[in-house]
Amino acid sequence: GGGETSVRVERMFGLMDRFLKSDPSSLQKDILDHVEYTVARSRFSFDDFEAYQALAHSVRDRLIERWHDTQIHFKKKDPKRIYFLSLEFLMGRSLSNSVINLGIRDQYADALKELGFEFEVLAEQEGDAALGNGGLARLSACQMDSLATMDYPAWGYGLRYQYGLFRQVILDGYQHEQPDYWLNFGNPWEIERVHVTYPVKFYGTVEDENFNGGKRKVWLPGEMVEAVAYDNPIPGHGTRNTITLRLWAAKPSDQIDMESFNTGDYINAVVNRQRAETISSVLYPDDRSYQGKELRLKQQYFFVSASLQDIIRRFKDSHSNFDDFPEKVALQLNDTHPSLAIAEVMRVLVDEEHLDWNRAWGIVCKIFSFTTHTVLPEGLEKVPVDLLESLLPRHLQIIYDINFDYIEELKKKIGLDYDRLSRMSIVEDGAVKSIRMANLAIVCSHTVNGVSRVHSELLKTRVFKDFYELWPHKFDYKTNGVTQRRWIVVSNPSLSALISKWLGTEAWIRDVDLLAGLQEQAANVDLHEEWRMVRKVNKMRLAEYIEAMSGIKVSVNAMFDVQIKRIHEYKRQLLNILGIIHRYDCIKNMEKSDRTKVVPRVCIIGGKAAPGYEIAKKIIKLCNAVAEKINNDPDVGDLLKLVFIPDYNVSVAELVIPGADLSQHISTAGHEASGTGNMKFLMNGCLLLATEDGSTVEIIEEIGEDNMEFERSRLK
Ligand code: 8GP
Repeated sequence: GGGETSVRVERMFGLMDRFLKSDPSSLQKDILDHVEYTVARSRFSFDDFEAYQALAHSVRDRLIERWHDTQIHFKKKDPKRIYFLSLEFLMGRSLSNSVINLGIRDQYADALKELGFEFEVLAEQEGDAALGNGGLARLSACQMDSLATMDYPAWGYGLRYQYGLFRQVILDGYQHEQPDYWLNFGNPWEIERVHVTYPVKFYGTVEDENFNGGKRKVWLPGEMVEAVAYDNPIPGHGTRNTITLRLWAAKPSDQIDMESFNTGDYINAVVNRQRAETISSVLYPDDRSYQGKELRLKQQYFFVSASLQDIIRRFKDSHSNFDDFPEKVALQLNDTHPSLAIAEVMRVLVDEEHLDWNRAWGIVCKIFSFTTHTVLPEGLEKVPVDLLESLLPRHLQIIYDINFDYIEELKKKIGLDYDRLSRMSIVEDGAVKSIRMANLAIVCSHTVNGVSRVHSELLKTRVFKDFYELWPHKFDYKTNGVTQRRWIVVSNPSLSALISKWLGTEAWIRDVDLLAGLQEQAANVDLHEEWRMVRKVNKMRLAEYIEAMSGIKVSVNAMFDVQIKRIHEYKRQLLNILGIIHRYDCIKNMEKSDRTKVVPRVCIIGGKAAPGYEIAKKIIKLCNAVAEKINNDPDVGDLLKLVFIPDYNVSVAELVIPGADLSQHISTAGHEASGTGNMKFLMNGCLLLATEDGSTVEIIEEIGEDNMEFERSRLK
């Protein structure tokens, strides 16, 4: 009865504080409790790593509180939700970012000091979550932070890879790849949801079945695996809004294949089941080159299917009519990687919810938007029809049906221009018949998003010209951004303090435009002096790191000239290295007396090459060979050094960017869709050396021509 329930509820409330407290002694108690009961160490004897684990768990508790409140709030309000589907998220570390966003970093630092620990030292214990390759994946991470901060009811969906992006080890100047088994020491930032699981099906056949006097298609799958949710709470800054990054892991399913256990080969039956886990085991390390591998396609469908089951379940909790779906659901496709979602929504609506095709299609056309991150042709996904037919036979039929209707419509609009029709078709009839995922995404999305103005222009005038002419209203762009919370507040605390002091407010941490207020102080010499001190401290930090990593001693009085990003021909690390060779040559050939005029320079290059990208790997070798030569030439000394920083990742970037004087963004114009590193350097007060490409064009407009110098050497 009700009486009994209310006694129970009252008792439960009586037993817990409404919210965990954040005064120093409450924090200390929580940390020590976690040392004892979570990490299972004695509170009288635990090391820095164990202290980090306990600390992280106490932060996690506070995240969970807010996360619960956020869920309850949005469940009640039932707003339209944003679902961001991405195969990659480069989150890096979570500790500092979380406590800063929760507004309790200083409280934690004080609490730890009394216990004999330094917050910064413990923060260094955390490994990176590197579930992504480069720009696209870090952008996803920044977007999650901003969506949370701006109070959006947003969800990120992705894959919980057991092996993140490979670790780069340099041996004899060459890159070697080592596995990143990042979960070895546990992950306090995720919550395993053993009850949030969905079956995901593959292979099999499609049969016709009698239904309501007609026929309908039924997919009889041949394999089933289970998707288990792992939730990563993402706290906003200055708000209680804490959203979810839900990542799926593959587990063997209980519902199928029990037959094999009856054959007597028990051991092999178990081992076979275990194979299901390979689906989410490893991140593909290819930056922008489509491989056409079955496992990759399986990963894509696995994460799309689980996410959509979850999204549709949430919708059905409070709605019964799918015509309301577009009012409640927005699906953002991060590149073409999740574009099977289009066929999957059609399949669920038509085959499982029994909507008629046209009604389902009307819904699909209202819910998807598609962001593209590259113009490189090798990045465009083309799934071989054979592969799709075997793995997802029903989806292939659906894609064919979508294409049939679309081409019929197209013929009415553009006539029988067969060249154009074949270019625009979702199906490519080449030597290998394949599905053009970008075409599928464009046809079915209401918006096709570029990541900077020039990128969007290139999409409209070149890459997707035919589509732009047909549907100009679909094409839009949102120039990329980065979160100042991670790229100033977390990574450059001294600069952060300086900015707040001179602006007289911390409001810029939520509203980046307020940084413009610093302009009023542009000529203030006191500010200049403080700024220089901040830079100096950051350079010292970086110099220590360089020495620890490579044994190379660099002078903090030299100019730190940095290029950090994935190694790619179009990004032109080679041009940078040739420039360094030239500089070396000039110094060598100079009169000794002229050398005093040379600004000493430390050139820093960092980045990973895709394991199969031979030229990129040779560029790394070249860089290390040139470094070897220059750094060991006593004649040149501190005038020039070259350092290749190994295993570039998010936390290395957090260390390098605040210490850079000059950074290079010298892609061949027309190739860098946006670039986001440029923004991170810029907001740390670094000079950019850049080509007019991607978002640099817009940066030029923002900073104004007074703050730049043009070097135009274009061929007329
Ligand atoms: C990158 C672009 O190269 C970069 O210019 C842009 O700033 C960034 O996306 C965010 O929009 N593209 C990728 O990282 C990319 O295409 N990666 C895919 C293959 C994984």
